[in-house]
Amino acid sequence: MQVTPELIAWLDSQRQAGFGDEALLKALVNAGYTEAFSLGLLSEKKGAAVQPDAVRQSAQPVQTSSTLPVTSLAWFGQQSTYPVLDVDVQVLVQMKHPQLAVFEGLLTDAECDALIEQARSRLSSSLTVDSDSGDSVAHQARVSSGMFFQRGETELVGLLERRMSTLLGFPENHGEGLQILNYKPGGKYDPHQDYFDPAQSGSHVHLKRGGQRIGTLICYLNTPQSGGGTVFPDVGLTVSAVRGRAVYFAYPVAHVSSACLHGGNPVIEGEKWIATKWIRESVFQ
Ligand SMILES: O=C(O)CCC(=O)C(=O)O
Repeated sequence: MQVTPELIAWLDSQRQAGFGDEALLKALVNAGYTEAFSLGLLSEKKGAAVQPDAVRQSAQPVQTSSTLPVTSLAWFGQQSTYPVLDVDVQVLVQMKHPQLAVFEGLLTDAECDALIEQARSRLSSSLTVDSDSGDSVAHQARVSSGMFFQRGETELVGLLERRMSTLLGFPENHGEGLQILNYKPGGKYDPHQDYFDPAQSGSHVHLKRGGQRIGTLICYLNTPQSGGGTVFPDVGLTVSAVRGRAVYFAYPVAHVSSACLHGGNPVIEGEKWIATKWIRESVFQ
């Protein structure tokens, strides 16, 4: 393993952003560097000075082969289709920064419909996490209704979860329960980060349940007539909501430099249903 100029610049940018050695060690190990190498790097390169330009250019998370493929874009090679248990999944788009991919075929149309029906009677107004208290509160930034399944709660949910963990290479028990969301016309979710900001006191209660979130998989269960795409403002990308498609993005470092700011554009006509799986760095309970 080599200490490259990019790695040093990344390290410096993360330190400038306020991350301590413990968080950096975790991020390096998650990205595939050995603990011994990471510890050596952190002690050898304490506070290495880099020019602001160099920081800007390399403010992306470490890219390397990883034991947890969810944290690396090493997951997919040149093939456009991958067999995942009982389905073939197409990789429509891959991006390095943010670490993002768009898939098709992870869920069949019939499974999308069945998931909606299993969730429909259990919906309630969506809430957001209050950054100070950690409580779930109503907020005008998020207009939708939703519910959570327990992991493996129904046969279908269990099957979809096995496919998700196989596709992305994370242990199933690192996944939160699947969330189903329903947006009516005007429904939206303003751009936000999915990780829990370690600087906010309200994050601690959530971090206790499996550590930080490191990735999000959003599956579209229907196709709204108009609007409802998922927007990534940092990179000017919108993924259209189309039944059976899914967008995955990873943020191995809980920081804006992951470029994973995202939101649900307002639904203009029709409604929108999604299923979301958040992935934690350790077992979610
Ligand atoms: O509705 C969407 O497309 C995005 C949903 C979202 O950002 C979230 O649930 O965190």
